Amino acid sequence: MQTQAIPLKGATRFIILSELIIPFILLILGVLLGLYQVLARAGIIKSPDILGINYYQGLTLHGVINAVVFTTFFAVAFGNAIMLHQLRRPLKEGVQWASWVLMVGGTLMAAWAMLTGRATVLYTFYLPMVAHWTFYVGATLLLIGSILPYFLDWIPNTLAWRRENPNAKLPLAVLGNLINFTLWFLIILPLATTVLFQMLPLSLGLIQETNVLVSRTLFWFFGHALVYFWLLPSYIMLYTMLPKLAGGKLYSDPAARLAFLLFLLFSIPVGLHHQYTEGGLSSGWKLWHAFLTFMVALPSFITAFTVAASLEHAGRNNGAQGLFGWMSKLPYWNKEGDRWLFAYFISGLILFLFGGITGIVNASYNMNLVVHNTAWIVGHFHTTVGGLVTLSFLGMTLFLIAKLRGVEVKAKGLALAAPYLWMIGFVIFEIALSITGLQGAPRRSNLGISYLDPSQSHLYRGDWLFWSHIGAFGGMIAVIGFLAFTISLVGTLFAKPVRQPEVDFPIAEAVHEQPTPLVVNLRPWVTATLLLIVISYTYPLYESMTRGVLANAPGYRSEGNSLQPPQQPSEQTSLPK
Ligand code: HAS
Repeated sequence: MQTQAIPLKGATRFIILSELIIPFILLILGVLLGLYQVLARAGIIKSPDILGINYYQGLTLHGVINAVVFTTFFAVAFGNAIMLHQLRRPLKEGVQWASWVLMVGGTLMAAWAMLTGRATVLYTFYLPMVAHWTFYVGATLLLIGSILPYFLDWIPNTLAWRRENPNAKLPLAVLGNLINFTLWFLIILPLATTVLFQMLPLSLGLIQETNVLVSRTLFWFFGHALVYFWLLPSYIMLYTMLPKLAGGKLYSDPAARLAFLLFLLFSIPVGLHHQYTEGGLSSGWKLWHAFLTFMVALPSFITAFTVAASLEHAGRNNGAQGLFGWMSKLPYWNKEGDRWLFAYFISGLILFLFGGITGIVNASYNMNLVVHNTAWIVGHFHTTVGGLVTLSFLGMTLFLIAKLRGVEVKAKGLALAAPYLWMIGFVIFEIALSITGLQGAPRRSNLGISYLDPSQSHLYRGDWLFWSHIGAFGGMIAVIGFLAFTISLVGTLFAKPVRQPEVDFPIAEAVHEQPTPLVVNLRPWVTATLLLIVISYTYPLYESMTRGVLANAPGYRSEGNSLQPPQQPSEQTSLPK
């Protein structure tokens, strides 16, 4: 486990810095569009569009920027910094430049398609909605660019490190990062299959019809594990850095390694839990995926225990007495050195308590039928990806920019207030949307235009009005927190350097270090992962192919800002043979 800083300059420094700054600039647009949505849903903003961007175009941009672009760029930048710092081996700049060009180029291409109204297909862009081909090519370039460092830089560097350190234990952060990108590579394959062989040819008019159920099953093959590609960088920070920032040690290193390996094993064969209401797929396999979804919650329960134990260890180190005294002895508001970063992790963890509980409800096959496609789901993911993931990514972005520029974090009071405002705002937002969700309020719908006005809609539901306003209030508090963060980040970005630029992390030691054989040898874990994927997806894909609906979608036809319905409805159902 390495703890010394590495001085850094030149191309590697520029690449990591820009992989943090470019997505953050886009995130400003993404967050402001989120504010528009929450005010439009509450009927506070009545206009069907803002600056020429209509509700669904804004929803697509909000989801793609915040949940795909920001997260993917950050995961690569953080992965680069971790591998450099923990293996002490220079990154391969040719590979890094190729990755950078593909990611930036792909993002710009997809952004053009969305901003010009040619890809209003939402961030879960599965069929039968079809976008302009530039959206699919842009997304493909972004994904290919993001996986290049894993294969051509990080793995060769890790093997070289292993040869030089045959008896040393792989640093925990390196194990977490390599597992995360192994997951990423495995799930890009099914997504690439439906994008390259269904969506893109359809968009180009090369094919006139395709099997929508196959596309949706392949999309969710990718889609749920995607959330763990977002979560694992946060978990690396919680395990390797939070304990030191709190003033203690990681309670158990083997438990952390086991958690990462369980994510590898269970993250992928669970996608049917997004398709419980999908016709054509048999309930037995949906139930199997439901069981495995409860298994993928296990490593998060292990994390909850290990992180809480590490925080208690820190609190007692800081002089805590009594059973729960440790909770009051943590650096919630501390400007010393890098301690401000603790606020991002603890705020994210509190939000993730809500995200985890709502996730368990989602996974429950019967309860999901109540919450599926309602505002409840929106509450769930604003306390998971919008909670722990976004707050830890923002905190780490500010932390790394300060290190890579050789400056102190500016406006530390605002930097400290930001995560607490975000957390308070999203707790209010989550509760409000969960309540309206349970009352049947749909997700992905501009309530303010469709259901919140009795004179406009026979679907008027007065009881959604109050909680939609509460949700808007919560959203506004979160955005104020984001503005506080932005002021600190911009100040830090333009501050005068006071020391040598470097890569450094507050890496914690562990109370329990001894490696157990269970978590040392990766081969059986990768074998079991592949086996479980084959077992869990062979028959559902067979069913999708034989029972899927062939939709005739004559190529891309999104005119202006909204998709036109297919000219001639021609759903041909291929009857089960
Ligand atoms: Fe999820 C839908 C089930 C985790 C994100 N999820 C989504 C969607 C997104 C998303 C974006 O089963 C919508 C997709 C779409 O657009 O349609 N989710 C789960 C389950 C988990 C879960 C079982 N989700 C996540 C994470 C996400 C994420 C993580 C992003 C990063 N989710 C579902 C299901 C659906 C779904 C269904 C489909 C719903 C539908 O019908 O469409 C689990 O992994 C959750 C496990 C987590 C826990 C919590 C552990 C608690 C911790 C904090 C401890 C706190 C401490 C602090 C120590 C069990 C780690 C102490 C505090 C002090 C002050 C001391």
